[in-house]
Amino acid sequence: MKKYSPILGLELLLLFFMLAFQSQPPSDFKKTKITGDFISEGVAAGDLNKDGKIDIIAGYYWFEAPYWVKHEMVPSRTFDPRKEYSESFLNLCLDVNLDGWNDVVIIDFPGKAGFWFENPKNKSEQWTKHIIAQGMGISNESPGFIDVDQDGRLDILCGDKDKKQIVWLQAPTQKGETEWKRHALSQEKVPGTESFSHGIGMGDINMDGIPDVVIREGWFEGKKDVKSGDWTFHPTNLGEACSHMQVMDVNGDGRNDVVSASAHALGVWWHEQVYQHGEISFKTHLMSTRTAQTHASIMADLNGDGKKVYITGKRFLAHHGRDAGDSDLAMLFYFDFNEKDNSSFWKEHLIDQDSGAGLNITVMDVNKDKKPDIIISNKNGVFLFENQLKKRR
Ligand SMILES: [Ca+2]
Ligand SMILES: [Ca+2]
Ligand SMILES: [Ca+2]
Ligand SMILES: [Ca+2]
Repeated sequence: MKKYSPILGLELLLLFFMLAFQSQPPSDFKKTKITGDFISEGVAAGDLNKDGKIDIIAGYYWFEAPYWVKHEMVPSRTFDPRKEYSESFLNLCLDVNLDGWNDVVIIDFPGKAGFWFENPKNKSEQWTKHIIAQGMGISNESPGFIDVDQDGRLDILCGDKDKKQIVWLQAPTQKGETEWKRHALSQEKVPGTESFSHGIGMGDINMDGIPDVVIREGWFEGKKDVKSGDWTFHPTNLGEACSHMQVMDVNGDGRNDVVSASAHALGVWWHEQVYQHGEISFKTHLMSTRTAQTHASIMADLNGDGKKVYITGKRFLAHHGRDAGDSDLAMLFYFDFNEKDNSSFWKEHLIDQDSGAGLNITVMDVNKDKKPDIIISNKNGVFLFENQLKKRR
């Protein structure tokens, strides 16, 4: 009878570990599934109960740190990811009425009114609902949470569905106020303002130091007065239907370019600004075809090198399984423009391939280790990715 070989046992053990590590590549992000329920395609984070710990918000629910205990702000339910949309497309956490307690903004189905829920200050489980900007229908599918007037508080950059105007909605500036002010940036009847328009962003295009607004059909030239309402529109081609448009100088030539990702098809692009004889135009370059339905993007400095990366991900089951590239893995990934790869101006990094993104991505230092973490919510559930990247500097 053959004797058991300890060498063979060791080899088998080694093989087992190799296979185990192969199926689970090491990640720079620690993934936590907060819930597998489809409750929202928007997500936000902030301390809601003032215990000093950052909580996670997805639609009408918030998950209390550190054990992610589920609370319901108002009666809601789980939606069917293969049949339904939720009633929460984008979320933002902000102390709207300046009472010292974080409130929650919810952007509903495109073109519907936005609203915000007032924090009950631990006195009740139920939150009070307020309509934003007198029921204005928030159009463009990727409204931006951007500090338009640069006063340190985030505003909402979007389209007004009825007047077909690019507007920004300003949260109250006085304690106790509940109404948001509507400010027009553009004239009426301009592109980018249909309920289902895709793509909007803000940044300096003509390099005069004043932020402009970009849509895929062109850009609105910013004025110092962000309430003037008559910004000039410059038509140009900024590519296909996309999610949040990010303005940055990709190729380092001193002119800002635009990065966008396909909202309902395949592609991540950078649109190179070409400046000739005083005229601005854009030349589109494909960056990636990693996954389709990249219906959200956000910029954040993940590795502490002082430069922001571009984060995007697949909107899993965007239209319930009727989209191009629907069987692609639900990837979440980012592009680092401070690293170069094969003579391109960026390096692409995978974060995860079984989550994706919803309609907005949130970045916040949830675990307070001074590294910004990533939170997403979509038809796959709600996920936290704790940033474990090595600090560059
Ligand atoms: Ca908390
Ligand atoms: Ca408040
Ligand atoms: Ca400008
Ligand atoms: Ca450039």
